Amino acid sequence: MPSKIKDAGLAKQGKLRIEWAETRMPVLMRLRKENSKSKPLQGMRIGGCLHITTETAVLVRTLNSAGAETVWSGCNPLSTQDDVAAALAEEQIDIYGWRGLSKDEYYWCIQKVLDSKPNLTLDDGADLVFTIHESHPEQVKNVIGGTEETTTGVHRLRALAEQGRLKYPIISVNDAETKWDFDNVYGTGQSSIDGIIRATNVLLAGKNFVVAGYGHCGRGVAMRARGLGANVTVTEIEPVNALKAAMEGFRVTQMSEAAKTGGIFITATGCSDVITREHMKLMKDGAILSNTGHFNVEVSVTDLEQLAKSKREIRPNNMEYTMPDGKRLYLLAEGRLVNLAAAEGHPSEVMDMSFANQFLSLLHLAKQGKTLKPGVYEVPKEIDQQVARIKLETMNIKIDTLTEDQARYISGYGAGT
Ligand code: NAD
Ligand code: RBV
Repeated sequence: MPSKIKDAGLAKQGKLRIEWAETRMPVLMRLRKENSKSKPLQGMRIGGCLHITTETAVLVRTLNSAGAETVWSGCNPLSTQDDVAAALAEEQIDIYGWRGLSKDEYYWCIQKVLDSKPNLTLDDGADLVFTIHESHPEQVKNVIGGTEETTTGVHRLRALAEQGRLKYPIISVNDAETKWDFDNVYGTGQSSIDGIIRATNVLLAGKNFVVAGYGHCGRGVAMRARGLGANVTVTEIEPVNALKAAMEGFRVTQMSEAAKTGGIFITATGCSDVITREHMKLMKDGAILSNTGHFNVEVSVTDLEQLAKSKREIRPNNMEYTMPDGKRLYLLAEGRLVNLAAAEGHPSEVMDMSFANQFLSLLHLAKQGKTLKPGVYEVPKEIDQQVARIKLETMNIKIDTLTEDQARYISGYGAGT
């Protein structure tokens, strides 16, 4: 198969890590078993642009086992796990990606996916869909539909749809409750702290830890940083979310204020220029800057480069910038998603739910996609419920069911005092 990866020799290690992930992804593994005979994805060519991780490998194997052909690229220049890419290539899966891609190489990999003329797309951040729309509109006629994994990608697609430019139906997997309320919260909470620790090995206890954005991801990161003993400050632009952070007991202030005392910063907003030169000038010597939002636009790397008189890589994924007055600031993972670039991304247990939604949404599109008009669609409620039900079963958790009387009571809520 014509894959392009870094080092085929890493396949053995990759296979072991994928096998480990499979032991932690019971929902996806059950769906694999249930669909391996009937092969409902037979005839589907799925073009994927999604972080090449052990969890993604479990998804890819599941899609193939259900009859699909898959062609894959990573969705971030720094998130590909080269051993996983090697393992998938050895399994004859067409895969294009390696850690440390240049921008040109990144889009070359996406182009290779498009050369296969996919009829379903799976995106994380919408770069694949945008490339089809902007550079290969002739491919739109082949595509039945697509899915989108992350908040920023959904924003980009909704904007495209509002301008009347989105040409096929896309399911916003991110917005499923069993994705957004778990992956973004608990996944990002744990794995972003993991990335910061691997890149720095600093003690969080007693540190002033600043989280920009108190949405799903920010909430998870703030919660876990507090759990490790940090003093957490939140910055926001949205009043309700700022209030939620305040009532959760976090200090809420503006970035220009937080900049003066913060020891560790992390952005989780999906917005640009959240930490810029005006903030960097106020920061203390030794401050650590990181991002866990989808694109590397939240911490202004350009500003940091311009302010600094020198830089050196002091540890893997940790660049020391020295200012003319001798002050040092540390940027992790080039300002890219710190959890995927400096650690391994979210743990398998939580990706199990995200990717079960992906799998079931792609099955839904394979069956019904041709009847849908172009637009951004929610994950059908039944899929969300199915994922939650199976996850609970695999966790051996039982819940109550309504009695007939209860069902009658809540059907009309007619009974009062
Ligand atoms: P969200 O909409 O739930 O939360 C974003 C929050 O940021 C909102 O509360 C918003 O008001 C706030 N915000 C926006 N601009 C801001 C600014 N300039 N300053 C301060 N706060 C600001 O979104 P989310 O699901 O938390 O996703 C956030 C980002 O993280 C997106 O880019 C998403 O794609 C990405 N994401 C990354 C991972 C990961 O693995 N690292 C996981 C999931 C999502
Ligand atoms: N994400 N994937 C992983 N281990 O494969 N970790 C995080 C993994 C996804 C997550 O679903 C989020 O929405 C997206 O990466 C941001 O690019």
